[in-house]
Amino acid sequence: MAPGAALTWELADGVAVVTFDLKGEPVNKISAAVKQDLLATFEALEHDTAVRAVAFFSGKPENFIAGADIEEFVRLTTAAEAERLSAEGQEMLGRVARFPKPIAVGIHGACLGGGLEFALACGYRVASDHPRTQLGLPEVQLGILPGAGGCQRLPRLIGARAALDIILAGKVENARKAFRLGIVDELVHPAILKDVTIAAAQRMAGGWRPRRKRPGGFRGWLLDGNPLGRRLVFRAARKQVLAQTRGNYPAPLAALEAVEHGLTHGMAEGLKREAQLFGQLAVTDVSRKLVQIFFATTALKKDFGIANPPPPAVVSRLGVVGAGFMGSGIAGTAIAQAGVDVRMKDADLPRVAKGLAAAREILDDRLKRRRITPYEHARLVALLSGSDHYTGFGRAELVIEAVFEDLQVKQQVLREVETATARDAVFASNTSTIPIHRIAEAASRPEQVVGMHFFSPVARMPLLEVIPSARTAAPVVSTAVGFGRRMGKTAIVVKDSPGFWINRILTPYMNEAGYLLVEGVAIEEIDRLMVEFGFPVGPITLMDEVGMDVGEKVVGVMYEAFGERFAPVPAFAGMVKSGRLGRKAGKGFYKYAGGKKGSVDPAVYEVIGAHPNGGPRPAEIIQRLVLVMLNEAARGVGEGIVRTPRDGDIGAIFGFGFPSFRGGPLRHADDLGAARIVSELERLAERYGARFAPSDVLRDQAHHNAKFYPNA
Ligand code: 3H9
Repeated sequence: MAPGAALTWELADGVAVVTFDLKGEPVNKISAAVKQDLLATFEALEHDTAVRAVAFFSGKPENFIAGADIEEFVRLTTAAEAERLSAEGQEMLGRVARFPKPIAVGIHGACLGGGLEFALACGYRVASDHPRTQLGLPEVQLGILPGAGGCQRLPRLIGARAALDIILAGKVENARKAFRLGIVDELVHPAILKDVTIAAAQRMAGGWRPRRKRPGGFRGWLLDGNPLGRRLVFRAARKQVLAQTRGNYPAPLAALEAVEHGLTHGMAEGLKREAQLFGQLAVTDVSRKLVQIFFATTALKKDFGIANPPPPAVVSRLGVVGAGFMGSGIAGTAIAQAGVDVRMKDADLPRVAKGLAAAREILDDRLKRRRITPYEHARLVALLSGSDHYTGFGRAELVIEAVFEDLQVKQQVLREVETATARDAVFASNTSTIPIHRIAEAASRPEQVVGMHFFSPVARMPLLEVIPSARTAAPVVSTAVGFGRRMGKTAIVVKDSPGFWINRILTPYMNEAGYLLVEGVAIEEIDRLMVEFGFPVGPITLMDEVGMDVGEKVVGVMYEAFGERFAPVPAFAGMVKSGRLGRKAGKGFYKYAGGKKGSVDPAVYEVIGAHPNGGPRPAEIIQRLVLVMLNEAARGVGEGIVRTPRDGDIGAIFGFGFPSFRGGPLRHADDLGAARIVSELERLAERYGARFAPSDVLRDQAHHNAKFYPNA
């Protein structure tokens, strides 16, 4: 074994116990050097006559193999190079698959991408039933496809439908689900993983072979196992992919093609096509953008948003004031993700009861989707309690308020919480717009006050804005970021300014949609165009989701702070007055029945005093909506609302679904170029008014030919 090599092995009763441990790295990843090491190790194992079988493990306590080394393939510049990389990976795993001695792998921790492709090439897979053990092929999330044989081996193992379900969405499954699907042969407690895997290797050395059922039974055979059924499966999958990606993300379609080609023309042809398609995808702009997002998100996992961050306080008890939709979402998510004790408080018991039920639904949902066991569910439910007074708050290390968005109300809650909690407890406000320093004016311990702005629905939205005021103590910022992370959120620390980052850039966009409506553009046309641009939903649907009353409050605060360019669109006032608050009221721009969104409600045009007559050209509509947001984002960066363009882009992608294939508003601005944006904004300002006046930041960039990401 070469010194410093990632792979080491020792012999135990004829079984070579191989350990993969990439020194100096937090995760095992397959780089060119590791590939050489793997080949050399398997060569040695093949020729060592004392070795009858192989048992393969990771030396990392928390992960198995995180896949191919992403940093390596972002350095590729041509499709041919990338194709070669894929073909070499396939060749290496081909040798593993053809290895003359049986190989069993013991999987504990993340087994992703190339890591799973490696495991699939081995003869037997044992996984630990630990929550950290996750298996999947997330490649399409990076704009590529499983290029080391994954598009061939997974469908052969578990059937085309189940494999497509994972590959096309870039899914990662827990070990239990992977076992159910047949990806894993045996599921064991982590303490016996090693012994069970070695025993399996020994059994295989003695001639035993695992017997696997035909995936999916008879129905599986009908659909996956014969050409006609398969054609149906692929046709349906293609339709679904097109509906979801709208042609903006090429990887899932390419992956589909790689799987289909292999099942139709055989493994060798499938591998060839897989490598070609991998090559094409790896050098696309979309893949570059998605990889940048991966690295930005990873960097944010250890960034507390302040210089020399002190360690976060240990939070084991959380108080939540306000048992409404947000409060219960925060409570349920905190229990589900962080396993903390949560005490909810609201003004009266019926409200508390409703909030507790809603929080519990989040846990029930996890149970239903088999993310947690009935035992865990029972344990977590027991962590939830509530009251109409502050008993139980005395031991909370953190209290999050999610009451009505009104300064006086929030200040009142702050005063009450301060008297009910310990001196070092942190008070976090889930305000979406009100500056934290204003709320903290009512505090006797303003250094303990911070903003934690969650997004709705809390259980699903991945972003958290953490907002320190000038007086917030550094450990309080760390605690807010740290706890947000424990809740599974990506946290960005933003400046204490009205609307912070997300509402700052979202408000002009929503307002612009209002102007367009009044000019005669149909509701569904505005939404359709922005979905085509890449947003998950259009701005009008988003308003219905957020609630018109909430929107009105936000715009009010922003208008007061920033003046005319945030002036509320008068047409929207009628919506609130007539109770058309959106989904939660059962009526908004769209109709809602049984919680489901229906078609546009034509009566709404009367309410807003608009009549659809076409309005500006589609290209102009898209340009107005996008540029007004980019302009405000640039202004926000200039004011230091976000610390880096990276935070701004991640915020917009995770906060309201700015199209990730465009890399975020600031990367998109770089792609368009400041000079072009400025000249378009000037034209729009002339035509539609000063709200389009280019920001100084963009003017400056245009002048100096500068960018938000100068090194990209
Ligand atoms: C692939 O496999 C292609 C093949 O099909 C075909 C090839 C031919 N590469 O996230 P963390 C780094 S594509 C390079 O903080 P956690 C990460 O950047 C790959 N670096 O830890 C960070 O670096 P640093 C498909 C990687 O415990 C450090 O490791 N695989 C890779 O919260 C710690 O990471 C994926 O997409 C990598 N593959 O989460 C999986 N993985 O310390 C991507 C991690 O310098 N990885 N790093 O900032 C993950 O999802 C998470 O990192 C993981 C651990 C769940 C593994």
